Amino acid sequence: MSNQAVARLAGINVGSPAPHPSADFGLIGLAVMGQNLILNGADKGFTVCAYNRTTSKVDRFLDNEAKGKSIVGAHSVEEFCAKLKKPRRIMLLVMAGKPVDDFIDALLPHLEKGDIIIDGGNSHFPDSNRRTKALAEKGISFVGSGVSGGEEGARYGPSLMPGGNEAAWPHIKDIFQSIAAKSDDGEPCCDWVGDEGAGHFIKMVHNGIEYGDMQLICEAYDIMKRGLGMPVSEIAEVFAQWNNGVLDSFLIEITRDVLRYNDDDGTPLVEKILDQAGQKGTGKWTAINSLDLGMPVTLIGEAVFARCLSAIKPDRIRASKLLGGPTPKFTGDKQAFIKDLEQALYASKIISYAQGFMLIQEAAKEYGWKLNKPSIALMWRGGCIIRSVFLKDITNAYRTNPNLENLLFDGFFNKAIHNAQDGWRNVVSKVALWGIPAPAFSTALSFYDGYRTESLPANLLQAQRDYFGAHTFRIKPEYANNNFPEGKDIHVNWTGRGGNVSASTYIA
Ligand code: NBP
Repeated sequence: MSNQAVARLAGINVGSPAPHPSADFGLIGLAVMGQNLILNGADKGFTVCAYNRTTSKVDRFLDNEAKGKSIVGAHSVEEFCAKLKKPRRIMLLVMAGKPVDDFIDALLPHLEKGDIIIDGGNSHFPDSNRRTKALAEKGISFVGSGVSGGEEGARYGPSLMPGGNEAAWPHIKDIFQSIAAKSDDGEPCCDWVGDEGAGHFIKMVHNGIEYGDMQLICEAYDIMKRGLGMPVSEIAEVFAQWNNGVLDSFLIEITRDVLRYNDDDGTPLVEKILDQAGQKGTGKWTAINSLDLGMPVTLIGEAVFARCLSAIKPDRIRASKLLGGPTPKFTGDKQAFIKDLEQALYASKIISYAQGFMLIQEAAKEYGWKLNKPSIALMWRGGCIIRSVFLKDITNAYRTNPNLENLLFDGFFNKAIHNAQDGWRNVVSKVALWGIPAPAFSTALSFYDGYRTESLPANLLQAQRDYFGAHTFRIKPEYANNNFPEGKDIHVNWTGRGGNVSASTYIA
């Protein structure tokens, strides 16, 4: 079937008259993100051409929000492409998945070598790897760009994370950096990320980190509520205070506002919201990818599982009646404990970002991408959901040393995590005694203790594996001898009389 036929089947109108090319870039997809990004582009002085599968939405947009602005419309893919200056720069902001491929198929017959297709949706990065390769073969540059910040970000400055075919970057850089958010130092929160699906990969990790940040905040709220017995209004003021310190961030700020919001009866609305979390899948993608790459991104994993646990509410209701535990009872200095809680949140957040960057580093190795690490943190400084003052320190860390092995080895973060440690340990131990779940705080601390441990009990684990499955093990260099040579895969007959170690064999 021809590309045109496929497009028609998808309901995309492909034919119409050829007009004069006047638009600096084109955008397909007139839902919330697309409309706002077009208005943003027009505000920055670009002429934008708008198109949508359901073309009545083009007319509605032109007659309302776009009226009087440098925005033109098109009613077919052909007309749309004809209205774009060359090389054509086309951004898709449609539902991720098949609609993206359908639009690419519909566009191709109307494009020329050197034209650029940008997918700004939440596509899974393997799809962007595939599209980059397939379009490069046709002489078209594909860019998969993470876009973060929701409706508000799209309208007034999102965080943009473009990756793919780098030949496109000089042609889109000005547009992207003009419409992107600016950091408090005035730098655009957008730079070239790296090859193939790297832009969408970085957006995926951003979303995973967002899951982690949100879970940590929810745990802090629960600890104050159930552990310290604080009313919601008081908890809101703690978040307001934290927003003036190291935790200053969009998510802490909105938490403060959510907690201050009262229903008509004067009580906090948040307490009436059903405690079953939804998810769209990008946190899960991050967790799955970390398992695929063998990276211990434990905090994001726990954040995803915490949502899963919340979702099985009927089971929890039943279990709450059958499974006992302690009743939280706080004694001591409440203000001092709240300070410890702030430190616990800060330290856990450092761990989460360190883990996120470990994943990014491993992905670059595994997929052969050259990634722009200092710019990744910069891109997250403004416009996106995880924006925070904290990201300025991460940007500085990677600018000082772009080859930094681990965020925890940076002087600033090393000192910060040491300073936070006592409070962090106090919180994790207390909540365990109180029976309040804090999976993100706890896993962050376990990771920290595991990561800083030279000898883990994996020696015993290797012995177990060799015992039941002859999976072999290696000997520590200091214990190497003729029986147990260094660097060899060794198997022992563990059931030999008296645990006869001389019955070892090794595989060269
Ligand atoms: P939606 O994700 O709701 O998608 C709506 C758009 O997709 C409309 O233009 C619609 O056309 C088009 N579309 C659909 Br649905 N099925 C199609 C198909 N089979 N063929 C062609 N077009 C199709 O819009 P959104 O919320 O603006 O998000 C756009 C992208 O940006 C998504 O990938 C989203 O994940 C991502 N994103 C969203 C946010 C956010 O806060 N909403 C933030 C960051 C990224 P129609 O009008 O003809 O139905």
